[in-house]
Amino acid sequence: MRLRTRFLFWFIGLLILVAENISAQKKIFAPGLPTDPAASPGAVSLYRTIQSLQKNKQVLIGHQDALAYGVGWKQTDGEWKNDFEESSGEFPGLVGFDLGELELDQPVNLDKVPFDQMRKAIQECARRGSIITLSWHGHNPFNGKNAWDTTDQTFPSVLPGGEAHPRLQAYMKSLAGFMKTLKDDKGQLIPILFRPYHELTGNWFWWCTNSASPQQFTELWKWTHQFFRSEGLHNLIWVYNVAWFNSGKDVLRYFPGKGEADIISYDHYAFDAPANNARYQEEIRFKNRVMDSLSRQLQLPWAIAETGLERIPDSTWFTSVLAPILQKPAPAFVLFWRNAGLQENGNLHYYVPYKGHPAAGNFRSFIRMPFTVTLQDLNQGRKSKSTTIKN
Ligand code: BMA
Repeated sequence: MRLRTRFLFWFIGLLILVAENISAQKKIFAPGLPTDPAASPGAVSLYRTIQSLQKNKQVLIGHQDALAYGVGWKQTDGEWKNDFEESSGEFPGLVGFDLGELELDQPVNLDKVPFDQMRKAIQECARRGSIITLSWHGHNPFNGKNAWDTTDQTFPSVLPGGEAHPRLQAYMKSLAGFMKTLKDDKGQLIPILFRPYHELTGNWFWWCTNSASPQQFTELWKWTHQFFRSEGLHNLIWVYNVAWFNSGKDVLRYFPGKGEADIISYDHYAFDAPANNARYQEEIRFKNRVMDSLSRQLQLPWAIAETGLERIPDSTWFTSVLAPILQKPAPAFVLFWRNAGLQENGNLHYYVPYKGHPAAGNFRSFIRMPFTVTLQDLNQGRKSKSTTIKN
């Protein structure tokens, strides 16, 4: 090929690349339907809510295990105490629970939350109008060890045809069995943001990229998606969740495809505040930009599925560090991790201030900011915020 012709091809290629990039940036977020073609009306409506939050740049604020326990207390029947509401004055708009050890047919999960109580809490949230999200710190089907077991041979043994596949299937059957009991007062399955195989780009769980190739992981995901549908669970909105990534390519490497996941998300925690505040902001800003661009490209909403600053040693962290990085671009939701309180190792483990905590007032101010969404805002009941959610 002559030099001039070669240059012309190269130049046209470059123009196409630039044009694609500009159009991806400009693409606005258009509402779509969930990946499950038989998604229940509740799941469709939940997905619409998530999409409209994203479109309106409003951020649903959640807390893991909010109704199970808090710092210095455990839930007792009939009472729906929670640290989030006691310190902020508002009930969380999103409540997370974990199904870990349900696969072992245990009565309590890995963090000692009784599954019976979890069901009641989920039903109470549905009654009030809060959104539910479920994760699964499940045991490794290859050897029965816990979620953090990263034995090399796990993949492909868990995949169809593999030695550990029947055990994976049995685990999933237990999860599905419990999920089928999560019904509202009208007997309908409660719509759920389901986030299996979370933080998959890390190296600490058996399903993480350390032991799986992209093909193996996507096969596991697709099988799981199909399995839950075949169990009649059409109430699930599928949340794909990564941990480490330096580019959109990293996020997409293990992505099972647009027809397989409804929301893309990542987990990222803050450490060593205030010394590390600027670094945390920089990391989150970068990750948010990547997510926002992927979200436009894939036309899927995006979220921060876990974050927080353990023990909140910086009393203005919520308004001065977190709030500025949750806007432009804004995730559809953010979930703070659990308020476990005093752990067996003697450490205090919590991410939301409890009543009387030095950061409680600041958390209250954060929750009152116009862009943060709680249960009251979801139900459009509060007047003090300047914006309400438009569907
Ligand atoms: C981790 C910690 C653990 C817990 C696990 C699953 O981040 O909170 O204590 O067991 O999540 O909830």
